[in-house]
Amino acid sequence: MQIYFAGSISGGREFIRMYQNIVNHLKEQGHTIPTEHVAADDVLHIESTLTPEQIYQRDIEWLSQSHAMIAEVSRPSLGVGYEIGYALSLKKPVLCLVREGVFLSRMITGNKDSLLSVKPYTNWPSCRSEVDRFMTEITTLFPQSD
Ligand code: 6K6
Repeated sequence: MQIYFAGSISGGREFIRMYQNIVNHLKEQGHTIPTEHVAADDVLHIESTLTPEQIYQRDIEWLSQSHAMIAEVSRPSLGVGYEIGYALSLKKPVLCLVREGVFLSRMITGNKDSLLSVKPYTNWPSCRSEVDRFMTEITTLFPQSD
């Protein structure tokens, strides 16, 4: 399946190791992650040849083509919040993963859209379990996809 991974860039990179765990795990399962650069240590360098308009247009296109979104939301990020709202408007399933104890925006925790799940985690194994559970759930929605 194609999974759009979202994680904070300008909102702070403290949780980048978890972004890398999530992206690597999904890729190991054979999934395509168009936004895998979000988890790269040198994302600003990788993306430096693109204009803001090119990044926005490309990311919106990838999001529209993806089966679902997985967002790591432990850092407050305007871009990630925007992407979550956009994905829900396109009727995409969205999993938000948040480090236990982080104060999360009520615009996420208060949204009872059936396509949105918000799951706290304490460490990589508990985060991975939530990713695996979500992937199993959406497989029933897209049975023909690899
Ligand atoms: C190069 C120079 C300055 O910034 C860059 C590269 N910027 C971005 N490259 C790719 N994706 C981006 C970039 N900025 C935001 N995004 C998208 O928004 C990603 O898909 C992330 O999920 C999310 C991060 O938003 P912010 O608000 O934390 O930056």
